[in-house]
Amino acid sequence: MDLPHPPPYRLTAEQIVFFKTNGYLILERFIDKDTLINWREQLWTKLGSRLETPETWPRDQYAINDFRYDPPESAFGRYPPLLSIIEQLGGDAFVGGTGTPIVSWPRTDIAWEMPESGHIDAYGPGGWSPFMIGATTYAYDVEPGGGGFVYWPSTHHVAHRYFMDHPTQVDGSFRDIEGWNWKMFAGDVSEGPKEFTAAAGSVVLWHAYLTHTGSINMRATPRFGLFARWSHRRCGETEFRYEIPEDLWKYWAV
Ligand SMILES: O=C(O)CCC(=O)C(=O)O
Ligand SMILES: [Fe+2]
Repeated sequence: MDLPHPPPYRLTAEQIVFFKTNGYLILERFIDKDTLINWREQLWTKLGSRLETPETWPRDQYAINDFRYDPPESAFGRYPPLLSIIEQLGGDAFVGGTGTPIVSWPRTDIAWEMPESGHIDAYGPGGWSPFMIGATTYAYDVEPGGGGFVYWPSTHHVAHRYFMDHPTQVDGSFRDIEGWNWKMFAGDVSEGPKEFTAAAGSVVLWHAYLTHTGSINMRATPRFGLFARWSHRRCGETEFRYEIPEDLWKYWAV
């Protein structure tokens, strides 16, 4: 395999500090070419379409919910160099690595604009699934306005502060509080939202509390986002789920 970084695929001390401070970290061109080509093939086969035939694109498919990597070891969340970094961050405590690919199809009916607000994950239709870290990569290059993953740097501290003040709401009940809205987790962080524009196979790692969302694609190429999320192996324990440590990194290995 033609891997872009020498083993053992460890983050530097500077990268770890950056991740902790900003709640995200970008690994440029992290996925090797053969893996990317294989994922593209798997995705288009699943969609019953091809990049070259826009008239056959299933534009109503947003989350490819029943997508299964074949073989399972070829999954984004099982990519060995990425797992090596997840292990560095979580020791052997972070488990999972699954996630549904999401397509942002090219649109011409609405104008691109930066999303006004985002969300944090863990509160999907399947209920509350707490996790520690997510990773996103792209099957094709994503240019500005190309349906990129949008994130609000350092907002993991905002959600952390909120949950320290309201620990019982970490189960998602904050959404039922009168007057609450997602902008409260985006805070008034001066940097504002950023678009993850990147070459195919670049990876953004993001803390589970980081506010993020998808965006409109006004480019010609569909945005294929691949996702993986890891939870703590104790995330099934009620007490553990509701604990909001003052040290955000208490259950991390870094
Ligand atoms: O499509 C994206 O880039 C973001 C999607 C997202 O936030 C999610 O699935 O939770
Ligand atoms: Fe999300």
